[in-house]
Amino acid sequence: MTDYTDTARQILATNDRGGYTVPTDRLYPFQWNWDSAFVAMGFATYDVPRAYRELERLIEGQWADGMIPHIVFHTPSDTYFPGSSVWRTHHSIPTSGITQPPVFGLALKRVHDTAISQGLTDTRRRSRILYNAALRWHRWWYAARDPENTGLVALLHPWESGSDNSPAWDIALARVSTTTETTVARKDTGHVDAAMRPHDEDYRRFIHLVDTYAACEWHPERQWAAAPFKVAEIQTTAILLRSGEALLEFAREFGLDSDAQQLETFNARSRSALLAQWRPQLRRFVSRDLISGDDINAPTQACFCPLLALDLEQTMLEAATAEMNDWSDGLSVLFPSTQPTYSGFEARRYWRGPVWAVINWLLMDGLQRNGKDAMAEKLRRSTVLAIETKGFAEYFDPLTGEGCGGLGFSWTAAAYLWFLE
Ligand code: 9WN
Repeated sequence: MTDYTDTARQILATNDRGGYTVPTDRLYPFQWNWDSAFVAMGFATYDVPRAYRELERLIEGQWADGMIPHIVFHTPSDTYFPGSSVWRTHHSIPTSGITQPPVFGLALKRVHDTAISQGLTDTRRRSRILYNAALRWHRWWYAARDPENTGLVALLHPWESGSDNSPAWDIALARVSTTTETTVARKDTGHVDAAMRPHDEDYRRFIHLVDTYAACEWHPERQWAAAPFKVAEIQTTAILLRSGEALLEFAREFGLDSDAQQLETFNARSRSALLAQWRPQLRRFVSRDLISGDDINAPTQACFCPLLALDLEQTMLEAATAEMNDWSDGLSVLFPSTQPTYSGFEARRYWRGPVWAVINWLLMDGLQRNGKDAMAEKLRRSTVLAIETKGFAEYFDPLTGEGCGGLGFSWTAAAYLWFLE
């Protein structure tokens, strides 16, 4: 065990708020959905009961309709905007009103498999409760966010992608009004350099969307009808499908035939829908703007996330990995969240270029699934080196390797632990 493994565990311990882990102190003082899924996999490398606990605390916030919200506000804090009062969700445990990428099913499977291999007691019971919650959430995704059964699920807010200010949203978000009845009192720029964060204009649009959906009382059908931002998104669909595969394995293991049948239908539909988003001329996959009907051609990390859930035929695979190699040329750290030669690329501004350890985790998984082990290893080494040199930063500048955003970051620590396994 290296010193850094100890440091990573120490970060998770410091960010523990009683069975759930905040992404980092002050900047993000609550439980975030996909952060916790990654954190659970990090815990699974040395403390499986704590890994279960992370997921159990997250589903305390699950809504009656099945949605697992993107933030659970377990304990009040005034160091973050928008806090629970802005969301107006009137939920018994305060939560936000939108969701985040469904890494949960995938994380649960890994925690479960580790628990089984260690012969831990109570594993099946704990996994079964979490499986039920995950399946309800997947049903919500398909009903609320793909009402026309296309196989691609849609996001109604950029925060739902986890990649808040990605250039992928530039065109779709520009249509959203900057007016809001809420006072936009940002706290993030008091914690980290404003030059690394989304612009004020982005925030006004983010909050305009919150106002719009709060006015729909967070009812999925009313939101779908009112949404000024609606993107059928490939990264989220790929994650949903990958987790759907994990849930299907659970359904079979638990002998739940009708669940298994439903999951097979969901998975098959998403698999063919994702494949249809491949664009050979671009050598990557694309999302679709459901308001304009146009492809979203901005080159971001999301374009390669479908590898996570698809077994690509050789020509596609070679083209996609050649494209990934081109983007990587001359960088200090891989893999950039935006193609470095693209006009919208910014090396330090949040999701417009920087490297995120958890995105590498997903890309590595997809590369390994498709037999590209050497390339996955390249990403792994690059991430580990960046962390060991610059610390457990929220993300990294791909040009200089500098650590940016919040420090002592939970998912970076979790990724490190996983990458060193
Ligand atoms: C909004 C916690 C979260 C991550 C997201 C990341 C950022 C929040 C924010 O932080 O988003 O959800 O306030 O910037 O974009 O991926 O889950 O780490």
